[in-house]
Amino acid sequence: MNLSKLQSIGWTHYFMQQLSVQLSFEALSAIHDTDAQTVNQYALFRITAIHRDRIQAIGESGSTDLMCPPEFHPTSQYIAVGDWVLTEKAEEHWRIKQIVEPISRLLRLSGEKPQMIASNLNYLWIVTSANQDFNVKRLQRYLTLAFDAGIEPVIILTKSDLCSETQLGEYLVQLTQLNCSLVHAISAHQNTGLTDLAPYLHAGSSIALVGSSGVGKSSLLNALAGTQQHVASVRGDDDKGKHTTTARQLFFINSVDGNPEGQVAVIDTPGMRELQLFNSEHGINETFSDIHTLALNCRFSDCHHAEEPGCKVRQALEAGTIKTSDFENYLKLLREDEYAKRRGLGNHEERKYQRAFSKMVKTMKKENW
Ligand SMILES: Nc1nc2c(ncn2[C@@H]2O[C@H](COP(=O)(O)OP(=O)(O)OP(=O)(O)O)[C@@H](O)[C@H]2O)c(=O)[nH]1
Ligand SMILES: [Mg+2]
Ligand SMILES: [Zn+2]
Repeated sequence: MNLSKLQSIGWTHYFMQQLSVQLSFEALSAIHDTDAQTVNQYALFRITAIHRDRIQAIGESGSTDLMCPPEFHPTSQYIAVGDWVLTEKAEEHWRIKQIVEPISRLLRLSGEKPQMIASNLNYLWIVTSANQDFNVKRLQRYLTLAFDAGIEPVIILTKSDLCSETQLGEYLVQLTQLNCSLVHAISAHQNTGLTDLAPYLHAGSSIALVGSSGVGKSSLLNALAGTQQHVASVRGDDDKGKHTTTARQLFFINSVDGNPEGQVAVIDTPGMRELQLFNSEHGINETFSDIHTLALNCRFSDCHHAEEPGCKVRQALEAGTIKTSDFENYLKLLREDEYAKRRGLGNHEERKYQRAFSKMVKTMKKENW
């Protein structure tokens, strides 16, 4: 196994620890043995795109299509772009044998079913444009998505060239009121603000771009990659908001940390028409942490913040220390979450496990385990 090649596309020893727990000694030795040409040859790949009839991935030998056995069908319920998979040689192809437990997984509800958006992310770049697309309530929804998955959210305000300095300032003031300290204004057309994104573009890091159609996700990726000539196939289209990008796809761009071999995985996603959340109580409470903290101090633990005496939330609303629109969105998201829960959508235990797991990985990383 060429570890440095795999590390450059996001592999870390945490994944290896996962495999060590799950695999037999024979299988583990086989991945390490690059000379094993015959039986039981295994290899690791990272999923770059999932199409109806094929799964594209990249491994130490480059890009390839993987075979997907029936136990992983329908694929959208088992595998997401960004996942690592262990594969087994099957004649001249590689067949998926196992999905390596991800450090994070971005999920939403699509219709009645949980849908995986992407896996193994360090940052969620929430993209919004400095024009009529700008919508604080929608951004709070995306923040909830990130917090739920244990992924660091970053808000990127695009098309700063389209508005005046004053207007841009007003947008930024609204963004600084959100529970997200990482906010950047950029213009992909004028190449401004892009250098501020350097701290996220370190070797081995993985980012997904999300946001409505037409906000400039692909253009941002192009602007970052363009100077480095890496992702010619990503195109911004002039048809603003016309769902130009049609499938989630993982690209690699050069890192900007001085590491000549360093790569950053960036997943471009199609604009979302709607973002339905589920099992998101944790994320909602984190997005609206000020309201949540007040609610914990209401006289009644089951306070609805309506007419109850001793309601700290109502007091804060009356004093103007929290915004009515935030409170309304907080209640709306909680109601939606409750509705999804009552209908049994998604697996609550699974989400709890995911969050606990990604928290543990973060702590381990912080403490340099
Ligand atoms: N003025 C201006 N226009 C931009 C900028 N970035 C993107 N655009 C334009 O906005 C339109 C949509 O850009 P895309 O990058 O395709 O948007 P997207 O978010 O990828 O859209 P979907 O793929 O549909 O989700 C295109 O016409 C771009 O040229 C910018 O910084 N300034
Ligand atoms: Mg796009
Ligand atoms: Zn209350």
